[in-house]
Amino acid sequence: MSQRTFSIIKPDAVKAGNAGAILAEISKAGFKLLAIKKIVLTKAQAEGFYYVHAERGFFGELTDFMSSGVIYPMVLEKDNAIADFRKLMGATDPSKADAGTLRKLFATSIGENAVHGSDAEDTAAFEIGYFFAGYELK
Ligand code: 3AN
Repeated sequence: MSQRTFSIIKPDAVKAGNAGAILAEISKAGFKLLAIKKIVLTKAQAEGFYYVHAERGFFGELTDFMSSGVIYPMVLEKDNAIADFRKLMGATDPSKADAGTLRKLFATSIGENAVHGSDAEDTAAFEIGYFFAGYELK
């Protein structure tokens, strides 16, 4: 059944000039790009997005990084989109990511790992709503 997931091309990948190549891989893997925008988050907006990680030791570093430059938040659609995008993205730590995954190809470290992808239906719904209004998703 067709499903939506949420992804972000993170500041490291944008700065490295890899956004186009990442979008090409996503398209090749069969995802429809339902919506995309270009934005620079404030620190407070990054903290709101990652609130589930607020108690983690890396929260400050993560939210500094995610508000450090342009990102491309996007909504992707395909059958089994959430699980399939996690597979395409690869492990959080790029040194542990499988060959051919986005993080193997484009990430440099566990903190600067090129892409985000929702991990479940409830987080996908929260994350899509954090960046996109209903009228933008058609
Ligand atoms: P994933 O993005 O693979 O779902 P999570 O949800 O465990 O990973 O972590 C969210 C984000 O927090 C990661 N994408 C990464 O940018 C950052 N992160 C996770 N673990 C660390 C860490 N040990 N040090 C720095 N940043 C981290």
